[in-house]
Amino acid sequence: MSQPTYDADNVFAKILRGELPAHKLYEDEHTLALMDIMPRGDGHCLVIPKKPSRNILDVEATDLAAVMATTQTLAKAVTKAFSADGVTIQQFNEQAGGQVVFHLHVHVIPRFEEVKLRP
Ligand code: DGP
Repeated sequence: MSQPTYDADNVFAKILRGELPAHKLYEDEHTLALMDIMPRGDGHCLVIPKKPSRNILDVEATDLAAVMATTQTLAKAVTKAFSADGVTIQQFNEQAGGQVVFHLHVHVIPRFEEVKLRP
């Protein structure tokens, strides 16, 4: 499969440019963490790189490392804040892989014993 190019019209690019609102949780030089607008569970949030990257198939390793470091920070923070029993980390790539928004993002979803995620 040849990797499609980055489309700067996606919603996360617009949030990064300040063209759309977002509930921001954390920000540093390379990454932004924000609440998911369609949460599948309480505390569902996302981590994105600031550099344009379509998904894991085209992101530079240093940007991916920054995203994963922020993902760990967020995972610890939301697990504590929500007194969760665990945390699910999810990441989708291309339409066939379940990706809907084509700017790399990692889902961080607090989990609770016997509570299923919403679809
Ligand atoms: P996916 O590409 O399958 O990982 O799903 C995209 C996720 O992005 C989905 O959980 C909903 C979320 N989302 C879509 N549009 C927006 C938006 O405008 N703002 C925020 N914060 N999240 C969004």
